[in-house]
Amino acid sequence: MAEKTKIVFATQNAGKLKEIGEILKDLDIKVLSAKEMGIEISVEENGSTFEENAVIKAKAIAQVCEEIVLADDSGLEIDYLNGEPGIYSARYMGEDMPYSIKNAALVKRLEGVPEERRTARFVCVIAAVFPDGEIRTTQGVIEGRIGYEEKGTNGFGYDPIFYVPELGRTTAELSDSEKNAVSHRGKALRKMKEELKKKMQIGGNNENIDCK
Ligand code: ITT
Repeated sequence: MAEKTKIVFATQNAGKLKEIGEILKDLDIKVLSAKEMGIEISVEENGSTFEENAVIKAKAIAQVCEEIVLADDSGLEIDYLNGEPGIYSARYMGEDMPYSIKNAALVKRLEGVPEERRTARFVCVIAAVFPDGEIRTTQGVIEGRIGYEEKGTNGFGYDPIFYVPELGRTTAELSDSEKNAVSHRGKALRKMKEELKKKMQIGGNNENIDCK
């Protein structure tokens, strides 16, 4: 039997990896993290957009392996804070600062701000670098509001303060599959799945992929 095509996902974020594995599991490919490939390089994310940073991460890993490499750059944009923390979402208040503190600080910065001005979105760009050098990117967005306190324990990062009005819950109150169905990462990855299928002529067992 032919070996499955391998794809390397260039992320060190365990929360992302869990979601990515779930979303790509129906593709006939093996998804490995860079760490599982024995690649441990730190990449300077010095781009000025999610797209630039996703491409920077994927290219850095693609330089040291021969597989297809995917990377995710994502973050939370809060309108009242002029788009902060945006591309600096992981670095906001320091990479090692617990999210309970980062979330409390953001809620505090929105103290007194009424519901309709608490709009925010999660954005995700997935970049793919193929062995022939071709680069493709896809994007997904989920709109929501910043809550008044942390709610929920699922997900990771800013999920406990990201309230989705249509669902009446934060993304940390959604199950893994509920979050993947509506999230920025779910949307971007489902689009990337289509790109991978076209490029590699690989199959999957999900014929009705929703690419909203
Ligand atoms: P890698 O670069 O290794 O992939 P990272 O966490 O540094 O991991 P980013 O630079 O893309 O990744 O920063 C993304 C940050 O945005 C992440 O650390 C969270 O703070 C936030 N974020 C992105 N997607 C999120 C989600 O689905 N739920 C909650 N927070 C999210």
